[in-house]
Amino acid sequence: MQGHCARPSISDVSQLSSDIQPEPSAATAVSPADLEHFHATGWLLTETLDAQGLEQLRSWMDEIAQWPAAGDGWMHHYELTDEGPKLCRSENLIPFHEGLRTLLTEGALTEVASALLGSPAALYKEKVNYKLSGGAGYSPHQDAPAYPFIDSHVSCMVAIDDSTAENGCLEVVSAHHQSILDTDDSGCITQEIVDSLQWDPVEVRAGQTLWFHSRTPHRSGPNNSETARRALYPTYNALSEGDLRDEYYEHKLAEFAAGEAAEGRVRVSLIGDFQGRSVV
Ligand SMILES: O=C(O)CCC(=O)C(=O)O
Repeated sequence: MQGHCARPSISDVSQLSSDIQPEPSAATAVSPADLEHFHATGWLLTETLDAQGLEQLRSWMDEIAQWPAAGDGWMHHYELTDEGPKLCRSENLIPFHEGLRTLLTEGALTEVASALLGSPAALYKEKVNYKLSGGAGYSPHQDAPAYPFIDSHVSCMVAIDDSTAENGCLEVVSAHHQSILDTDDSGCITQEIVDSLQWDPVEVRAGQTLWFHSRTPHRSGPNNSETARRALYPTYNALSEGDLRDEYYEHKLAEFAAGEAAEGRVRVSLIGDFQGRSVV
């Protein structure tokens, strides 16, 4: 196990709430207006990390990015960019990082997830998408088809760097999280449906968090800037449906061992949403 310090300090306050509460209790982690916004649109932007918390998280991300490629269970994935191979994703991290485990399984993030799920939340999976300069984007998709065993999840993007239109911020479709849309062979939303939907870019400042339902359609472009667009993505499910994190990673490893990525692409997910080029 790697050694680590205290978790980042968190002051989780929704942009939609006018009452600034630096240390919210579980009951006040999100306001009724936030919940209404999330249920109506399928997404919600919150303020999560203060400057000190952000600095701490960035140092953890630097540490994790240095872990060896073949680890004890964590996974690093690499993509080919015009500048050569680069790290694009790390996942299955909390067994090996105490601080990150605390951040993702105790405190404000779990409280917000619980409020949005309407029931105590369990961490289902976690990943970092690095989207380094020149890194690829993600095809339009819903996460739900890539998340077996359970119907309802909520995920979030904790922005480690400012996420902008130039460096490939998420684009979401509001109020389309009720059903699973038709997919193509790669598990992404069919072009006909993509063309019929309204895609809104959501720029997220470092330290803010964009929450989204597992059926909220989303996509993102490549990073056309000179700097990284890193983001931490925990996904939660209702604990009443089980603690399924171990099963998720067992299943994912088995699927990866059995299957192949689409020609020329890196496989980072159980669906073919990532547009990154293979390094081999
Ligand atoms: O990080 C991004 O740009 C998009 C990530 C995403 O949609 C995913 O990992 O499923």
